[in-house]
Amino acid sequence: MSHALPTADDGWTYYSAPGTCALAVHIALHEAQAPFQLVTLDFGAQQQQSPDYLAINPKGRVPALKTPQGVLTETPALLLFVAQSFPQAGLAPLDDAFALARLQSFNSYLASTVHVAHAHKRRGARWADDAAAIEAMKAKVPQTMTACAQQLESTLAATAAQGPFVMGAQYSVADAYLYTLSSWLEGDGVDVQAFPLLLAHRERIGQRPATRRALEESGG
Ligand SMILES: N[C@@H](CCC(=O)N[C@@H](CS)C(=O)NCC(=O)O)C(=O)O
Repeated sequence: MSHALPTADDGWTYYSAPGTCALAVHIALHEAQAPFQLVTLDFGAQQQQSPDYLAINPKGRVPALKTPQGVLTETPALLLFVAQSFPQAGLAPLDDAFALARLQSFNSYLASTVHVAHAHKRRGARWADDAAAIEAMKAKVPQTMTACAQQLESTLAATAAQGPFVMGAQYSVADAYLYTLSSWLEGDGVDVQAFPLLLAHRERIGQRPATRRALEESGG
């Protein structure tokens, strides 16, 4: 792993879209004070499916981070890459294998379970063609996302004695990711008042300058 700090000359370009999971890495980039250019895609115009963007990320999704070494995709990978590229920002417990695995476990749960449960609301066509099946998946979202919120609340409760962040006392990239996905809960039909730790976490992370800057730049 190289510890040479990326500079503006290294030419990182970050591809995002408003109101998406791409907010998480955008926040992390600002927490790290990373130099990067932002490209905001217009999903309304299906820009994620344009030939130009598919040449960058053939998956047709955001986020994507273009670096001189190549393009990286998948939020947990990008979050760790940012944390490792800017170790002085302290965005992950890089020298503690167990703690780092806990952070990766948390981020993997967000990516593979929470995000996928959320996607059943608007992106059911990924999994079924039958209109009734798509409606049935949509109807299930409040239940599955409530179960996810319960799991996340329990995780925060387990570390609450050490501090208010996912990893306890220390802010990490997991907080940026949790903030991003927990902002979807109301829209997914979850009664957020039942999850006071999640609400307090969202409030706290939402006030950080890096979060506010990313929200302003990305348009939500
Ligand atoms: N597993 C990917 C998921 C990326 C993803 O699905 N992004 C959504 C936005 S939240 C997207 O680009 N959707 C565009 C589309 O479905 O056309 C990750 O965690 O980065």
